[in-house]
Formats: sequence, structure tokens, C-alpha cells
Amino acid sequence: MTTDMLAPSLDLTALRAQFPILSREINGHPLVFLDSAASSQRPLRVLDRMDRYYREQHANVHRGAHQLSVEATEAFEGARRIIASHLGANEPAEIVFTRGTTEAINLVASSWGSKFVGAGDEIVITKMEHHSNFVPWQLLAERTGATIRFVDVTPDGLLDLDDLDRLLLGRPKIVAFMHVSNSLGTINPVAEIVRRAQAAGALTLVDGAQAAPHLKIDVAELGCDFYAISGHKMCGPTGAGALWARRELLEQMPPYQGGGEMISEVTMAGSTWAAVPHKFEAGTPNIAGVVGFGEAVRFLTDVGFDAIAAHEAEITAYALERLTNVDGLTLYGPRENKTSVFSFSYLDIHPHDLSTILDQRGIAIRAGNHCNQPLMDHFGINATARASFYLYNSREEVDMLVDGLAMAAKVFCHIS
Ligand code: C6P
Repeated sequence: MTTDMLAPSLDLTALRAQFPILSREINGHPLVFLDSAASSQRPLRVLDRMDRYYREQHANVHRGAHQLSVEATEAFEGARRIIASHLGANEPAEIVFTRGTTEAINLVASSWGSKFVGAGDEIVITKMEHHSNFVPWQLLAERTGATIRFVDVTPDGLLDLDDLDRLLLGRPKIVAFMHVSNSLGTINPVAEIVRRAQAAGALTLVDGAQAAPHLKIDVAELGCDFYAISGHKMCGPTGAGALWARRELLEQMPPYQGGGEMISEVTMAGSTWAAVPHKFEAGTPNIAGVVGFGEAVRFLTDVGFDAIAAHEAEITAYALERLTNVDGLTLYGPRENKTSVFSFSYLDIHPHDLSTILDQRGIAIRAGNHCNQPLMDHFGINATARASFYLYNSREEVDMLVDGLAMAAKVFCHIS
């Protein structure tokens, strides 16, 4: 990310005070939470909004004519309007609520895929994808006899666009790829990939799980056909996410699951479907979660995506400077045009051991393959340690991570 000289700055002390969990101690040390790429923390106003919903407004949505049901429906549909506006959708009906990015991609692979993908068709994904954007397409390919092709990743952790061009010669039905890599932080050139894919006649699905927490998204500018996000990575609750798609596309797609909410009429002879987006929202939804998700997006918007980007650019530059000066540390991924996530190997210390010893100092990082096994295979490794910073992290926390690494070197390698 680039730092705009005039970008507004964050009042970090005041911001951190809004996140109750950040004042916790872990193993006798102040919590240093560097695992927001797995799931972020929530500010009080999101917790309060969900609490108020349950205390004062809960009833089932779209069902009752009574006051509470009307209020619950208004809160739920209000969140749809907030998220539609955050993503730059044409209208709220283009937002389908899901449990998260995983379910959003499964919905597309299952519904759109069952109608538009058949034997002999090609699907293009990339070697960088999270398993959520791998396995649903593998399941579809198994069901239909379609073939999956994988865009290569360069040694720097970028998508190889020449390889994409080569794969587009096969005229795939869809190109599905991530906006931002959860392991490497790479910000992919979405609009350019979409332009090339569309020129080859393919639809595009963008996995926005790691982009929407950091960047203001405008689906019209990106030009894609589907965009998937998870609320819990953007200061919202778990179990609430969204799929954006153009209305005409949603209208062409068959339902994903059957049940209440998604029908227009049910008879013994058959059923007809509700209008979009409800056609894709079978059963009682996660109402409180969606309401909290809407509040989280309002919170991020109030903080300001420009201010968030400027703060994260500063933290990213500082972390890069500090981490690249740690002897024995190998960083994976690009040095520029990236978000505030850092995957690394350190000396011969297994990432799980590193995570455990850092945890003794209250520092939470993630260790493992980050649901990126094909990417790990590509780099010839099994796992990395991963530190991910978000709007509430500070430069001091970068220093604490680096100090923690020095301590781990002493413990495991007797390096002083
Ligand atoms: N990545 C991580 O630690 P869900 O679980 O549906 O909210 O999000 C899945 C998902 C999809 N795409 C990307 C790019 C992701 O990063 C994730 C979640 C977490 O990296 C948990 S594995």
C-alpha cells in the first residue's frame, strides 16, 4: 500500500481503547495480537450492537407483522444496505448473506457451477489460493468432469500474468482468484486480471477475505462478477459474511439450498423461488451476526479506510525494515504493494515452536500452512510463522515481535 502524504492519521490510543480484549494479559504479559488475518478483534460498539439486538429487537426476520419482527428485519436489511454500499454494489439485493467467504465461494461453485459448467470445461484458479477457493472448484470438477488449471506464482510471490494469458487460451468458464494473499500479503491486480479474463469470455470470482478488512472495495471499478467477504476478519462477528454478484447473474443461478425463506410458493407439484437475494438465503439466518457485521463495516468506515491504509502502510514499512534485519529470518512474498501480513521461517525453529514461545510473552502469531498447502508446496516448505497486523497494532508491537524472536533464538539455538 502507498502512504498518501495527506492521509488522515489514527489516534491509536483511543482506537485501541475501543477493543476490550486488547487490554488482556496473556501469560503475565500484555496481549500482542498479531493474528488478525485469521480473525480480527471486535470493538465495543459491535459487541454493544449485537447485545442490544438480542436484548431489545430479536424476532425472526421477514416473517412476522409484529413490531419486533419488523425491527429485526429492518436491522438485518439495514446491514445489507451498509455492506452493499461498502462494496459499491448497485443495490442491496446484490448482497447475499453467507456464513463467510468459504460459504460464498461454495454457493457460486455449487449454484452457478451446476448450471454453467460441464464436462470438458475449464476452470482457472491460482496456486496462491486459500483452500476455500480450491476445494469448492475441485468438488465441482469431480461432479461435472471439468478441468482445473492453476496460474503460477513467481518466486517473489506474485501471480504470473503470462501464465494466466496462456491458460486463458483454453477459454475457461471462470477465473477465481484472491484479491489479497493471506500468507504473503500480495495485493493482486484485480482489475487487470478481470480485464484479461473477460476478454477471453470468462466470468471472474474474487476472494476478498483479506482485502475487504484493509481496502475500500468498489466492485464496479474492479469489474468482477462475484466478490466474497467474511465479517470476522473486519471487526465483525464470526459466522456472517457476504457474496456480491450482479443481479442478472444471481437471477440466472438456481438456489443453493432449499427450505423456508427462499421460496415464493410450495405445492406438492413443485416450488418456485423468492426474488434475489432471498432465493439464496434458506432458513433462519444469523441475524445478530449480520447486524454486528453491518456495525463493523460502519465502524471501519467511521475510522476511515484512508486512515487505516496509511496506518497499515507505516506499520508494514516498519515491520519490513525490522524483520529484514533479523539474522536467520526468511520472509516470503513481495516487499511492495502488500498488506500488513508477514510469513517467515526463522533459523531452524519449527513455526509451531516459535508460536508457542512467543505466546509465553503474550504474542499471538499463527503457525502452519494457513490453508495454503499448494502455495507451501510451491515454495517447498510445510509451514511458516505468520504475523499479521491490523488497524489497532502499533510500532511497539513490531519491536516486541522482534525481541521475542531474539528470545526464541536463545532458547532453541543458544544464540545470544
Ligand atoms: N483465512 C487465515 O488465517 P472464512 O473461514 O470463510 O471466513 O474465510 C476463508 C478464507 C478465504 N480466503 C482467504 C484469502 C482467507 O484468508 C480465508 C481465511 C484465515 O488465513 C483462516 S484459515
